[in-house]
This record gives sequence, structure tokens and C-alpha cells, in this order.
Amino acid sequence: MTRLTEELIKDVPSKVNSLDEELIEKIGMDMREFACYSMGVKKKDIVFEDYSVAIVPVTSGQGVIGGFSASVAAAAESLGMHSFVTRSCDVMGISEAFSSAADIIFMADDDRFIALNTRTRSFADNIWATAKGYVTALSLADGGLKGKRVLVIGAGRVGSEAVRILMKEGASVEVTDIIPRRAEDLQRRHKGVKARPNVDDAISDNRLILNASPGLISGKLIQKGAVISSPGVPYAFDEEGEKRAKVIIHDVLSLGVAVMAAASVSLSLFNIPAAGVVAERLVIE
Ligand code: 2YJ
Repeated sequence: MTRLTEELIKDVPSKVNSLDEELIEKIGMDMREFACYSMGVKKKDIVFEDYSVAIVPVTSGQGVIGGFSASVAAAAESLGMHSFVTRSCDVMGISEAFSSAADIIFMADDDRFIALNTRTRSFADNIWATAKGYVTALSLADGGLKGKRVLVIGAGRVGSEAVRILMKEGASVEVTDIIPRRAEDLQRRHKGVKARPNVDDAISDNRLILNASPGLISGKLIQKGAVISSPGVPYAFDEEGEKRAKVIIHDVLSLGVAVMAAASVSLSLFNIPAAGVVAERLVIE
């Protein structure tokens, strides 16, 4: 998974509020409604304002990313949650979050990004939340996916999870990756998934695309009227691609955080007391 950088997330806090307008235009829902819908709950069932969220900066691996914690805090605030970044990092930060009675603790190292619900002791994982959120957004933007062909670009962790979720939605899934073996692995793992060895051909053959790769996509390959949901960073599209596509849904952080937040809250709504489980395993399946 691509590591975020200070440069990639620098606009998150200032742009997070205008995301609502963009989402309404593209998928017919604002961020709160979208996050709830992704979890299969109604907007009125989650009172985001009741939740206190702590973000703990984590120094392990390549260390703290300037603006990362503040961006997660801004995304949680935009949902109506009360959020704060702990003064300390790591274990000291976690103890600070607990002693401040945070309901949900967000923390990320270079490999995992989780929202840990301190009431239910369960957690939502960013890889799952990103895949779930972007599949949901694609579905909303195109009036459902059942029986439709969708191409997943990138067979990494988000792409693989997206393939699994799309199959459950009843889509007919194609997958492509610059390393063809990875797409073939997914084909082997999921009955009905078709691996496409040539990335460019796969893109130009498909109108519905979920892009979970860090590569740039030439606009020449994009079909007119394409509907694209693109969690991949950096942003993959040029002017021509933007002109040809009907919709491109993309954001570096906030959408994933919103679904993680809704997932953590939904778990307490459903009063599921399980420890250390990824949200979907309980709520969706
Ligand atoms: O606390 C910090 O500032 C850092 N330890 C944050 C690290 C952020 N982690 C990543 O960028 C991982 N690749 C996961 C990010 C998932 C976003 N979709």
C-alpha cells in the first residue's frame, strides 16, 4: 500500500468540508449519509456528535507524517465527531486517549491504519473501509453493480479486498495488475474473476473501473462515459481522462476515514462485544 506523504495530504483539512458538495453531485449523498450507507445503517441511526475520537501519532517505521493526524482529525470533525490529536505519540498517546475517554482511537503505522473502538474493543481497518467505501461509491454513481462488469486495477491489498466485495455485490469482476501473476492469483482465489494480463487493453475495454493502483492512467485509454472510483494515490488521471469519464470519485484520505468511523460506531450500535475483529466480518457478512 502506498505510504501517504505530507505533500499528498496537505489539502485535506481545508478541502474536507467541500467534499460534501462534490459527493452529492457524484453519488447523491453527503459524506455522513455515504458512510452510514456503506455500513448498511441509516443516517439517523448514527449520532456522530456523541463520539469522541483520538488520533495517536505513531513514530514506528518511517515515522510521523506531517499533517496526517490533523487530517484524520479534520475528517472525523467533518462528520460531526469530536476529535483531538494526542500530545504524545505511540503507547503514551494511547494511554492519553484512554484517560481522556476517547470512544474511538485512530492510529496508523506504515502497514496498517485502524480505528479502534474502546467501547466494543473491535476495530475497523482502513484497507477494508477503503475498498468498501469505493465499491459503494461506484455502485451509487452507476445505480447498482449487480450483473455489471467492473474492472479492478491493482491487485494489492485494497484491490484484492475490492474484488471480494464486488463479487459479493454480484458484479462480474475483471482484475489487472502490472504484475500479471497477482491478478492471476485473485482469479484462482475467486471463482468467476477474470485476470486481464494487459493493463491498457483491460482499461479501454471497461466502462466501470475501480482503480486501486498508484500508477498514472493515460486519458486515451478511458472510455467516454466511464464511471471511475479511484482510491489509488497519487491521483491517476490527466485532463483527457477527466474529459472522457462521466464521473471520477477520488480523495486521498477522508472517504476511508469516514467509512472507518461509521464502521466503529455501527459496531457499538449493534452491540457486538467481540474483540479485535474487522468490522465487515461481523456487520456485513
Ligand atoms: O502517525 C503517523 O503520522 C504515521 N505513522 C502515519 C502513517 C500512515 N500510514 C500509511 O500511509 C499507510 N500506508 C496506510 C495508509 C492508509 C491510507 N489509505
